[in-house]
Amino acid sequence: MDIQRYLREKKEIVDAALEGYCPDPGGTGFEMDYPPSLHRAIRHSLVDGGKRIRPILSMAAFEAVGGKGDGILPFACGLEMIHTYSLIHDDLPAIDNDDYRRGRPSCHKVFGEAMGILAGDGLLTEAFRVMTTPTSVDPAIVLEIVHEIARASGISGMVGGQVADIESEGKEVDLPTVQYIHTHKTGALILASVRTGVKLGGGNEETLRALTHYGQRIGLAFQIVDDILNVEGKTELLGKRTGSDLFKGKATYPSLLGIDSSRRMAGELMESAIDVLHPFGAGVEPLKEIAKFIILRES
Ligand code: GRG
Repeated sequence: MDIQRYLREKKEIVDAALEGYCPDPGGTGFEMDYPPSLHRAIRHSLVDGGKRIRPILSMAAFEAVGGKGDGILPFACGLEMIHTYSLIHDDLPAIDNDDYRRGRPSCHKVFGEAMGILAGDGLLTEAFRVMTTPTSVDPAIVLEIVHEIARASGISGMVGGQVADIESEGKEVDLPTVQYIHTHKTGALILASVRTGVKLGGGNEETLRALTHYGQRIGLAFQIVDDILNVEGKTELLGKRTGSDLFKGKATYPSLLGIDSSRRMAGELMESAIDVLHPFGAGVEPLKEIAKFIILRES
């Protein structure tokens, strides 16, 4: 299959749905887009940016288990809103102090620090509003999915991993610590994206187990590749500054194992992720190709 085309088409669907959740200040109704400064900051970071890998994974998993229709879209958008909030906050002066994100100045550079904090807060909260807006989906399934996404984003997931990351800066850390950071800071939301698709698509226990294995492996591989790109990647392709991990003394796979071993480990994780999908037929082809894309990506 043509994975680039698949990713492009899915990204277009996600982009259009996100656009629908983001009122354009000066566009439609007054109440909807007030206060305009907040909507401008959110649009700057959310609309048309990034690879949309988390929503695409949720859609690919949903379709792999036989899910039909667009019931996955509010969850796909919610996952992307949570991810975008984390990027906005990650770039703040108090965290990574990055000026550049997704090929444009970071949110706080354009709109100021207070607005960066509030745009992130707004997006995190909006994600849960969007995902819990009543639809025809069984509320018990929505509750289960939202609970899992909250867990993956918060103290036991992304935020916990981010704190461990910050506290490890400039220190000598061991492999289990780096693994904790990566599986929580980045892996947890990626895993939750895959599991959201399976649960909403009606996957059975066996499929959920297999795709959980898949999601755990690609989640860790994604951050290892992110570490490698921070050393070897091109700023113009990544749309963000490179070399910052080394400068800050961050705990990464390349700093601990070197580039070659890190690349080997990411490759092994990708193979393990794909292996577990073999019994499931053609429907899982996009998931296999996404795993390969994660390893080979340049941005
Ligand atoms: C609450 C103040 C406060 C801060 C929290 C939670 C948090 C800040 C940061 C999370 C850490 C983080 C940003 C993890 C994700 C790391 C990562 C791999 C980002 C890049 O993801 P891509 O490549 O980016 O999917 P695009 O731009 O393509 O969406």
